[in-house]
Amino acid sequence: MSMPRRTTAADLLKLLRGSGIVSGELLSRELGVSRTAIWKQIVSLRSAGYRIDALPSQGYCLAAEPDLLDESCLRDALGSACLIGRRIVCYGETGSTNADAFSLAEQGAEEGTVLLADRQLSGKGRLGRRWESPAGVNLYCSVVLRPELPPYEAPQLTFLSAVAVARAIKATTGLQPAIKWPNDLLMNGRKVAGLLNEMNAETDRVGFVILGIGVNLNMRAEQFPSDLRTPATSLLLESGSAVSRQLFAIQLLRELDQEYRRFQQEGFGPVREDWACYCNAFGREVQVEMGGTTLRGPFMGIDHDGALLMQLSEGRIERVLSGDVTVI
Ligand code: BT5
Repeated sequence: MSMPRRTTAADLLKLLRGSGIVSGELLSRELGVSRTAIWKQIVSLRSAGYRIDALPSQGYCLAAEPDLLDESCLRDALGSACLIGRRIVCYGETGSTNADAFSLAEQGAEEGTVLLADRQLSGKGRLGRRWESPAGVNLYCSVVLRPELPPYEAPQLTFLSAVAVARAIKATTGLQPAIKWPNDLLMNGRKVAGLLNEMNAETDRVGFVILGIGVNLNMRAEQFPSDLRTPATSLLLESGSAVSRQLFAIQLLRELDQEYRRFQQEGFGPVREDWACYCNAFGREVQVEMGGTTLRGPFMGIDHDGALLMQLSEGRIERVLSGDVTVI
């Protein structure tokens, strides 16, 4: 006895995409299943966020698809030449993509492995802070890198990811973000993206680095909690148009790939120059909070290792390795 064929949602979507109205009869014939089976699939696709109109005595029409992250479409779009994204895993829901990437890297995940999630339940910021990560609207991404670097040079990778995010924002929206040292991207003074790089190292060499990237793409005003440390925004709020998560992810991974290749070939110099074009602090006074200390003075640029350089009142140049900066 032959087994009845199971229609997958993917088979059905293939027929509906780009076809206008498709009759239930044609779908049932093409897929070799009953019209009731087609209807059941339509109901489950609708509950997954697809808008499928049923037009009486005509058929079905795919009106809108949810903005899903799809591993195989991402891989196809990146092609085999990209190191970043040679392996991509998309989660529906997870605690933190950085925590997941860290444990995958401990188990030997190859360089260029990328984890993405629709939603994070305990998205991480720096110093144990929280990163708001609602479902369906933003980008939460972690990349495994295995650079041949001494551990003290690993912070340079934060600058590399900041430049890649800034470029991806420019390419997808036409808007120019500003980078605030070391890990914030701002639009009109509001935080639109944050970076969290985590490292595993021995004394003299990096084992791996996880580049953690959170970008507020389509987050709506009411989705931001009222108690954020700094004002926040999203690309949707700034540009007035929704950004496809899939397209943004492709653009970001391409930019990261390009920047990382250049970093490996030419070192930190070009990254540092690119970073300076987006930096919002040149020629301005900054205040840096680190631990319990607050320093204030003119911003003098970044050092060869990424440290922030500021001039103190006695004329001395202070190197700041970590802290929270406010541009005054
Ligand atoms: C950061 O920390 O900006 C790093 C954020 C990194 C998030 C990514 S998402 C993918 C990957 N997986 C993770 O678990 N994390 C990374 P920090 O500079 O400490 O900023 C955190 C502060 O920003 C919080 O204390 C809030 O005040 C504010 N904040 C939280 N969520 C925000 C959001 N979605 N947009 C803007 N600001 C936010």
